Amino acid sequence: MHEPEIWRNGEFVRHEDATVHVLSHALHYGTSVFEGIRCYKTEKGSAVFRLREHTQRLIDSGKIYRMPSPYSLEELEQAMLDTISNSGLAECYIRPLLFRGEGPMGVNPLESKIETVIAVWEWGAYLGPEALENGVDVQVASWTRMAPNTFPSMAKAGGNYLNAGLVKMDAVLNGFSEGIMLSSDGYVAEGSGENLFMVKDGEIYTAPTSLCILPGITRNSIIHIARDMGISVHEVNILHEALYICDELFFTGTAAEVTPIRTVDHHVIGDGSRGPVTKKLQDAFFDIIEKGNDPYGWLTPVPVATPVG
Ligand code: PPE
Repeated sequence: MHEPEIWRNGEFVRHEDATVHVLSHALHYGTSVFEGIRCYKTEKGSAVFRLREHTQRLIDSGKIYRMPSPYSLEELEQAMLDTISNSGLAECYIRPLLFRGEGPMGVNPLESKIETVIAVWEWGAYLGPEALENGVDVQVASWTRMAPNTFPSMAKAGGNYLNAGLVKMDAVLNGFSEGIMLSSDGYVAEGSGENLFMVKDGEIYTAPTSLCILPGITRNSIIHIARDMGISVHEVNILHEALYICDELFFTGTAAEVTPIRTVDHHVIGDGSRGPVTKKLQDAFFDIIEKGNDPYGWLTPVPVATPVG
């Protein structure tokens, strides 16, 4: 099976030809910004979930790092749809990336060429095949999320994932699926690649973006869905120990979707399985991405998704 072609600076290149020079700025100094987006095979056809919001966040991430996208919002959206169609995949994960390529060595990125690439691949359940139903075991990480005025947390930048990678490696080596980071002042922030929600007495709590979490698009979607169900959602500082005594916990993210958490630091959450509020929100989310019901206008149909083969 051959890998889907990669869109690079306006044209398709074969997967094996999509290489970079070893002196690319991004490789030495982490100067890249990216997105993770999913295209779903809904009952009404293939469609991308919240394409506009993800593309805008990519452009914003680039702007924060003075790495202006060489392509407009509309051009990037079209390029992503083209890359999906060209791949023949009816369902995939989409990874657009802007990075500083060749140019002078040294910290200053301004003279290095800005490259744009888009790759797509099949990506199943992020935290394991059983995770969506049974939940995952997690630990509170010893590495904290960045503090304000260190790295811009609103930018989804490659370099941020050095911190996330430390969290994830520790979790996996300790036998957990994921780590939860606290903020620089000790409040609950998020997972290495997911936002976090807590349920207590029928209400929902999640960290405010001022704690330097990534303002997740799935997080935003779940807040909308929950409020429309009449569930109160509070964006507030959550204490570490509140995690141990809450009723339900779950992660949200493009890759992770809505994944329940069954234990934190070996403390069993609720009855140790997916809780009722989590299930209700998951069902509403899956109704959109599986059935293609789209009350919020979050789906962008992909014109031609031909079967692989
Ligand atoms: N926080 C972090 C740190 C994060 O990386 C993600 C996405 C989220 C929250 C959720 O954001 P959103 O996808 O907009 O709901 N993480 C991406 C990368 C995962 C990876 O391993 O690569 C993703 O889910 O696509």
